[in-house]
This record gives sequence, structure tokens and C-alpha cells, in this order.
Amino acid sequence: MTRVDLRVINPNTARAMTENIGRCARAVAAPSTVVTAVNPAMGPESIESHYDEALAVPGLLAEIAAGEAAGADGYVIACFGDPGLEAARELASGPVVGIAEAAMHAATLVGRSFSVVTTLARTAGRAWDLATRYGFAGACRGVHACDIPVLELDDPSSDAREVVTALCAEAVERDGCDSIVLGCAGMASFCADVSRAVGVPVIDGVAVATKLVESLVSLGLRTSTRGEFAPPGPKRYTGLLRDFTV
Ligand code: 2AL
Repeated sequence: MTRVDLRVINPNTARAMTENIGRCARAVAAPSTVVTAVNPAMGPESIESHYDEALAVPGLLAEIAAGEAAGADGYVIACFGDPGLEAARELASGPVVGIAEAAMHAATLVGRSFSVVTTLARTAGRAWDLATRYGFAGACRGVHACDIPVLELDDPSSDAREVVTALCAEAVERDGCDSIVLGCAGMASFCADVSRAVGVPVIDGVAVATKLVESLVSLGLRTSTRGEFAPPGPKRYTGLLRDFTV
């Protein structure tokens, strides 16, 4: 088996959430895969708006650069907005997979349709945009918000697991979808419980993206550098971004 040095990047700065995501990735990774879960040193503590997402990207790219310096084989971007995915592909020598793209692709391999259960209602537009971008708008039957902020998902004293489970069951009933896609990396540890409760496949993008990156590395497949995803050219970056000069 190929030894794979896999970096799972939680693009927000919530360390406890990063640890949780790392545990979920390790639970599915092959014994020959070494999962390192990291988060940026700067940026928002959770990503729940376009503003959060934009400001999470520089720290995420710094983590890709650090992974490259350490010889990482591939990366998972563990936030459901797939922030900075294309930019990360330009920097990384190995494959980079976002959890939304991974989950949506998997959903269409196990059924015709899926619904997404996300955090705040304001994140639903992003989920729809991604379904369209990846070619799955026709397969996506609904995007439902549980109205629980990202960091509350990780709080053991909250009833988030029960609320998310109930909403997933309601989505299956209402949308008639073949599967459920969990719309936040903070829901990864709910996957087994929700699966047992709803009776259709429940897809956690952290797990799927981990297995996809592992597979791509084993197959020797990496991002094409022929055109669009070639490393960015040398350019002066100034001010707070001066260290991002390549
Ligand atoms: C997310 C996620 O996966 N991580 C984060 O900070 N926000 N997604 C979401 N729908 O809120």
C-alpha cells in the first residue's frame, strides 16, 4: 500500500473542531495513510458568511504552503464552502479535494438525488452555487438549514446532534431524496448516528474527501499543471500579504 501523507485542513481557527475533523478522517483512512489535521494560525473562528470565507483563504493557503514544505502528498479542504479550492490546487503538487465536491460526487454515485443539511440559512446560497458549479444542481433536491452556528455543533452540551438528525429525516420525507449530504465539517462525527436514523445513505464530505485524496495519490494522479492550475507566476504582494509572494 502506498504511504500517503495527507493533510486535512480545517480552514477556520477552531482547534477543537480541527481535532474532531482529524479523528473522523483517521477513522476511514488506510493504515498506510498518515492524517495530519491542521488549521490556519489566522482567520475567522468559523466560516458562516462570504466575508468569513474570503478572509479564511489566506490562512488556508499558508497551510498549503507549509504542507508543501513538509512534503505532503495531498490535501482535504474541510469546510463545506470549499474555500480557496482552486487557489490551493495551483500551489499544491498533490491532489486537493474539497468536502462539498467530494460529498456531492459521492451522493450521485449512490443515488439520483440528494439534499444538503447545512448550518445557518445564509450558507444555503453557497451550497446551491457549489451544486451548480459541480454540475449537480439537477440532483440537489433541497438545502435545509438547522440554524445552529458552526461552533455550537462541537459543543457537547448542545442538542445539535438530535436537531441535525431530525432535520435530515424531515429532508428525506419532504424532498424524496435518495441521500443526505452533511453541509458542515462540524457535522462529520454525526454521520453514523444520522445514518442509523434516516434510512438513506448519509454522506460526510470529510470521510469521502479523505478516501478520494488517498485514492488519487495511490493512483499517481495529481492536479494538471498544463494551464489553469499551473503554479502562480512571481508577483509582488504588499502590505499584510507580503509573505504570500511566490
Ligand atoms: C462550515 C464548515 O464546514 N466549516 C465552517 O467553519 N463552516 N460550513 C457551514 N455550512 O457553515
